[in-house]
Amino acid sequence: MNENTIRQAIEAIENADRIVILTGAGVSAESGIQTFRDAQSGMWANFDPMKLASQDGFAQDGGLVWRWYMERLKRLGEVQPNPAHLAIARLQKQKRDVTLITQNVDDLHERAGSQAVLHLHGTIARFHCNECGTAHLISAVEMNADQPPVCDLCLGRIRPSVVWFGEMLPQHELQQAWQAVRTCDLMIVIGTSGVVYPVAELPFAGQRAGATILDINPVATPISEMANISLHGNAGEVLPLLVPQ
Ligand code: BJW
Ligand code: ZN
Repeated sequence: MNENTIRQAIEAIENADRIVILTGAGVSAESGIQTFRDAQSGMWANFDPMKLASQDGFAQDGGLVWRWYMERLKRLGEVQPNPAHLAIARLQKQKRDVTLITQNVDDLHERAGSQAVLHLHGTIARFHCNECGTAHLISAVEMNADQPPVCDLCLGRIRPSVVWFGEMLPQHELQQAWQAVRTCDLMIVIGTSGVVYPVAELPFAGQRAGATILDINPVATPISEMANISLHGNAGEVLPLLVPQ
């Protein structure tokens, strides 16, 4: 990451009328939230998040999946938005047309002051029945239980309202995301490995439609390879340089 590339990125933001920001787990890493594909640590080190985040995982061991999500939900209550979330919220205030799309199930963008966040992989703090789809609220006792709560309407098991592999993304949000991507002139992609579809397709669609793609990630990814501007660094260090206070 050299000064010229930073200057190029600042100019791209200044000159853009319509901006789309797409975030992945990396934007929350500096808040202390583990990403999916980086090595897991602590009590979950021996479990593959990709298997836990699936209907198969829930069918095989619903208690394990429930405890995994509840640990993550509790952890979220202990952490704060980092300078990357805050810089994104600032940019939304400074520029007229900024659409924020996230794959993250946390609420750190909202807590940093961002509004109208398109959560394409759902929200960890909401719940519904895995069988009948009815929305449910969760008590503190249920949160600390070993097994998922049971739906009082159909006796199905309750789960967090997140999108697992093989499941459809929320269609209304996805349509809004596609519409914004097709009409933006700058797309800023932050902290995603770019391997989970259909979201991984969005930067390519944006570029085909004529947008400049700016990627921020400490490591190379399929998106940093295709990006017009690639900044190799931590989001919490890079973004405050692009959107100063
Ligand atoms: C930093 C940093 C710092 C670190 N600063 N950066 C087309 C082709 C092939 C496969 C498919 C396809 N279409 C569909 C599929 C199947 C599947 C898929 O994509 N599979 C691939 C893995 C091969 N997709 C689906 O199943 C999706 N549904 C779907 O397509 O429905 C239609 C359909 C249905 C039925 C049949 C067929 C089609 C659903 C995908 C749902 C993904 N769900 C998860 C879990 C959510 C719940 C939870 O939180 O537990 O979403 S999986 C997980 O991956 C999570 C994330 O949102 C998602 C993306 O991960 P992300 O954000 O990129 O994180 P990481 O960890 O991968 O990367 C972090 C990055 O940050 C790294 O690059 C670091 O370097 C970087 N980083 N520190 C900046 N400080
Ligand atoms: Zn039910």
